[in-house]
Parts: sequence; C-alpha cells; structure tokens
Amino acid sequence: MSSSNFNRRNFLALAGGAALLVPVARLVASEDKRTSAPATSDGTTKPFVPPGPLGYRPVITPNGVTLPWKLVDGVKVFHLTAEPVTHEFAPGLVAECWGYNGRVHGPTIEAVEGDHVRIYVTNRLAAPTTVHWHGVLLPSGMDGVGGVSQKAIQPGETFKYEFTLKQHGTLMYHSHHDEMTQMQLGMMGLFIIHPKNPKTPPPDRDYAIMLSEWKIEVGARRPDPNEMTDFNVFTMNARSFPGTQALVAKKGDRVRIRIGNLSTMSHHAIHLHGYYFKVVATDGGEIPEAGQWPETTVHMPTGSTRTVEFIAGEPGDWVMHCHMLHHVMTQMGHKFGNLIGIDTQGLNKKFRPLVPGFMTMGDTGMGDMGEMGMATPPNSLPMVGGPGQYDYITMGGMFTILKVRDELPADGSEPGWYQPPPGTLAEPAPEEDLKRDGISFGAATAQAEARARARGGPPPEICAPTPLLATNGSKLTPTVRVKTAMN
Ligand SMILES: [Cu+2]
Repeated sequence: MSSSNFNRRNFLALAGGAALLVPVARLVASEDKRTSAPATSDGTTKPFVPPGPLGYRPVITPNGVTLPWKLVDGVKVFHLTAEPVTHEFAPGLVAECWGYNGRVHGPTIEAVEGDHVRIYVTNRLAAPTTVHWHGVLLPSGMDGVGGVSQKAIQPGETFKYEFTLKQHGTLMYHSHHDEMTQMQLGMMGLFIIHPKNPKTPPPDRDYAIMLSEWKIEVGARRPDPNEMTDFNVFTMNARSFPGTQALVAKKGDRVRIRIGNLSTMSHHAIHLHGYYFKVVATDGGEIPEAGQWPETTVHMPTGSTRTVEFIAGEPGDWVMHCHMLHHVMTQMGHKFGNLIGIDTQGLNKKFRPLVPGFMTMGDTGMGDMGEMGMATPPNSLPMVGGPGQYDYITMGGMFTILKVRDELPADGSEPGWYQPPPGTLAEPAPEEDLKRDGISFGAATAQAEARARARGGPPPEICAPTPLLATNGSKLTPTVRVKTAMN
C-alpha cells in the first residue's frame, strides 16, 4: 500500500500488529485541550414579528450570525465580502480558511418571499470568485456561475447581484468559481427565505445548520483543498464537537431544524435522539403533508437542504449527530494498528526499559483516546469527543446536543447538563434485581472461560444458564452451554 492511498479507512482496517506507544509523561500536558464543555447557546425564543415584507421570526444559526441588511428605497441591501478568515473549529484547532465577512461559513442571509434584494459581493481574496445562490429562483445572469453566467469577480472588485425572491425555503449560497478550492476552504452560507403568507404559525425555535467536511493534516494551518476523498474534520456550521453550540428548546416547543449540506463528497445521515420528526421541506420547496413520514434520521445528499420539524415533548439532553461513524470522529494524530481483542498485558513492562514512559492503547477500542488526554500534536483535535456529565463523550465531529427543558434560564444562557428525575437513569444493576429477575451470565462466560484457559488463568465463575421464555412466559428448552476453545 503506497502512502498516497493510505487513508483513514484502510488505516483503521489494518489488522493489528504494532502496539500504539504513547509517552505517559505527555498525558498530563493536554488537559487544556479537553476542558471546553459544549458552547452555550442563545436559543431563546426570538420575539415574533408578523410575517410580511419586513417581518418574520429570525432563525438561529448556532455558532453563526445573520447578515445585517438595510432598506434602501424598498430594496433589501446586503453586502458580502469574500476574504481570508482565521477560523477555530473547536478549541485546539485553528486554520486559515476563506469565508465571508470575517466568518466561516458566511453569515446566514435572511429575507422574506417577495423581497427585492440587492447583494453586493466584494472580493478581498487573492483569487477570482463568484457567488451562486443555490436553489434560489432568479434570472440566469444572476446565478453566479463563473464563466457561464458572469465574469468572475476579480480581487478588489465588487459585483452587484439583484433579484426578487419568488419563493420561500431553506437555500444556500457558495462560491461557484474554482469550486473545489473555494468551497473546501469554507466559502458557503445559508440563505433563508421566510414565507410571505405562511400556512402555519412560525415554529417556536427555528435552527439552521450547514454541514461540511474538511481535510486538515494534523498540525497544518491550512485545509487541503486538493483532497478528493479522505476528509478528517466534519462540521456543523464549521464547528466540530465539542465546539458545536447546543440547540435549546422548552418542553412543548415546535422545533424546526433546517439542515444544508455542501460537503465536497459526503452525504450525511443526521440522526436525532429522543424524537421522531418529519421532513417538511427540501430546497425544492415544501413537502405536502400527505407526503411526509416520520423519521429519526434524515439523509442529507450533498448540494441539498432538508427541513425537519417536531414537538419537543420530552425533556433531556438529546444528541444529534451524523450516523456515518467516521463523521463523529476527527483527526487522528497517531497511527496504529487494530488492537481490538489483543492481549496487551505485560507489553508496557517489556517496552518501558527500552522506551521510558511508554504505554499501549487501543486494545478495547478508540473511546479512551480523547479521555486519556493523549497528547495531540500542535493544532489538532483528539480523535473523539469531549467531556460529558457522566463520562467522556466518545463522539466528536458532526455532533451536537438538543437540550429540552421544562424551564429555560431567564437570561437565555445554555441550561447545562440535564438532571434526570430519580429512577430514570441507567445505572449498574443491583444484586437483588439480578436475583429477582433470574439474570445470569452463562452464554458469555462459556467463552470467557475458554479464553481464560487459553491464557493459562483460572476459569471465571460460571452462573447457571437462564431458561429461555416463550412470548407467553412458558419455559423453553434451556440454553445449551457449549464449551469451546475458540475465541
Ligand atoms: Cu456524515
């Protein structure tokens, strides 16, 4: 395998040989890398303004902002400036990106169906650019495709886009010149058009999230825009957990989440815990109610938006994340083989005389990579997670938390971790419950016994097998415990 095709996936799939060696002394040093709890949210309910040419309930862009505008002779005037931006993905990872108005991604544009908008675009990059209004119905010459619909905007130039908004929905904007470079460096944003005559009241919470993916070599300060397949930083509004801001809702709120995906290569499977939702719209418009069905995961093709809605009826901390599991991981600063199931006992003892302070890791999975505070190289993120209420959270990347509460802090601050009512928290099973319910460990320990014998250790204590029950509660033939030498 050449180094050029040695990517995250085949690297993880390698059958394990070498132990991962980490200097113990460095474990302490990275404490500062993992102390940042999920950022607070301003998820307060914004004052409702009746819909119309000038009024709507604004969306909340977690970790983002809305682009200011002014009214000039009845025209909504916006100004975007394309420019280099130093951007933090999460505490510990900062990169030199390209964005708009000092932000990555650009600010969310908000307007109302029927508005006449004029959007100035100033180019402060060293390269030509354009802006395409993704999904917006407009004259061809305003479509922003370099070479096809307009001349590119040269460095220092300001172009004017002007059109009337004929539709409403969740749309996007992005560079459409040297797309791979400019979009992989961050040049994109959301374009929300509120309905002029909505059929339903506005939701209580209206969130907007843009998904994207990046290749940032460990320790590098610049995302690699030439990467074609192997991305290692996955973001919601250009932030990776624990840098993502929580979504907040009060119990009973109708919550809308608008999701856009402008990842270079990946679709994403955005999964919300605790609820089912309905996909009510795409960037092609609203889906008639008869065509909506309940989901817990929404598929997000690249170059599309999906809008989901649900009633936040159940208080708690509910995670929302991409279910493509490499997308809830971030960079891997250390290369190692697959050690799952390998008996690494005694390896430290053998290695330490040769390499003082070294230890093995990874024999029970990757979940401990972040928690151990394994020193990450400068300007990189631990492979997984951030601190949680009970334990270290073993997901990072494209991951955030929906915090639903009976009451929210009056000052709009993030409500902190959920405190479950007594009796509603999963905990170690008490002995008396195990006894009462006849829970035993026969099937598992048959294998454990075989493994222990193979290692030359004493066999573990074996419990009697539990009788199987038919659905009517009557006893079936007991499980036969097969002793095997196989692992
Ligand atoms: Cu994904």
